[in-house]
Amino acid sequence: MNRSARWIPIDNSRLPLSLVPAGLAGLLFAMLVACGKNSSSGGTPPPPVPTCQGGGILYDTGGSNGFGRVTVTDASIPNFAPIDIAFVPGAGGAFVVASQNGRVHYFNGGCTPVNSIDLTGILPVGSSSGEQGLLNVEFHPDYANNHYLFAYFTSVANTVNSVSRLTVSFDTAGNLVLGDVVRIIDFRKADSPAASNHNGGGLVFAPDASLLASVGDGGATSSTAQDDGRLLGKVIRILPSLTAGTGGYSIPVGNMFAGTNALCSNVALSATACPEILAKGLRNPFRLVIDGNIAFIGDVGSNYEEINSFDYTRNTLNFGWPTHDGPVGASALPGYRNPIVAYRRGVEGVDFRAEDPMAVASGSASVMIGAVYHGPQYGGLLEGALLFGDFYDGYNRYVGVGPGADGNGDITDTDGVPGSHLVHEDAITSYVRGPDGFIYMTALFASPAVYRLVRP
Ligand SMILES: [Ca+2]
Ligand SMILES: [Ca+2]
Repeated sequence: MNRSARWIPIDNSRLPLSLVPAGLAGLLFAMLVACGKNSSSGGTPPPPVPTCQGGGILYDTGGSNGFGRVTVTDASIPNFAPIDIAFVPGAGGAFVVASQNGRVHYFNGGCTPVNSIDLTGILPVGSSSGEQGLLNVEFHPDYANNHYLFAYFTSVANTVNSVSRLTVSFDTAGNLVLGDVVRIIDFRKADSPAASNHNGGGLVFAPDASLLASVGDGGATSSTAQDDGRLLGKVIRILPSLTAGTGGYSIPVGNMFAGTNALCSNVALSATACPEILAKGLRNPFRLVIDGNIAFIGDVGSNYEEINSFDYTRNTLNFGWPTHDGPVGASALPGYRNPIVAYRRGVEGVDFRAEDPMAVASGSASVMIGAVYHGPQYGGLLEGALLFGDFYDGYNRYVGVGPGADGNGDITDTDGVPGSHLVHEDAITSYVRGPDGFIYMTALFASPAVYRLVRP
């Protein structure tokens, strides 16, 4: 098995911003992967997933540990910009693909969508360039009874990022049909004019059915991430309204500032600490994953790309941004926790080419994290592993994770060099485990597609 030796030891060096690849920094697309922990299948197995676009398994030119990927969507679907995938609970292998441009495409066993829903006239989804647009969709854990789908998106004017609740159903012809749409929460961006970047975008339901979202620092002012009167630069945890026709949310027990403080939805700066806050100190946490009680955050950094972890039932952690960027030896910040994985953007990624000759020479620049995998589908590999990669260099890998000494998540690879190469694929935006147990990946840009990860 190939082992990536790109774990970055803690040191005090800092890469000047000017060394961040200009083209990459300019694109300002920060992504990670998440996906809720998809339940494993039980009972009747889902139908086989089609093999599209040529029908073969695509392998890397080297160092893939036997992994390959099968393309399960056609190449010429109109308005197809896959940024997330969510399997319809209880519907075999049927899934929806969220397009960054505000479309939701419904697939049920074929290479092309059964139908697609355009949300751009319903949600105020703004530009879909860079870090903007529809960023995440998640079905509610009780979807079988309530038919709710939640969506995280940016706004036309970039003044807020929002989560809305959509009611979806299927008509007699088998088309996905959109019912009512209500706003759950707005993350007010702090400054005027609002920046278009650092919108976060992680969305996942915890085992207690509370909704966790990872929110970016807003792009204009990084200090928001340490400001308890703002929702920016945080992981927030809420109980979204499940009442038909009614939006909003309440605060679950256990948040950092749970109590009588005023809610902060659509509030730029609250006089009291926001009770929605579960963890803080994040820059652009595009993806958020949960495995049991352990949550993982992929935080796209300035000089360092980070994966952070915490037990969502606790409430005291601070991941440091902007006081710290990457791992530090010591911190005066209360509740500070170092990332469990960090690599310097535009530097370490160059070395990945030793294992992945297709990796982009300019290196990595936006960490993506995905599902923590459990199951037999990959011949014993990947059990308990967090899948992650980099949006820009196309180097996708995995690292063993589990509870650390303090109960929060940590790496469990014992050889000191966590991370093994999976496959090469550029512009991965999510990794989600399907009801068949396999990992599915969405990708943007040159070859927008959904892939299934395989290891024959
Ligand atoms: Ca999702
Ligand atoms: Ca950090």
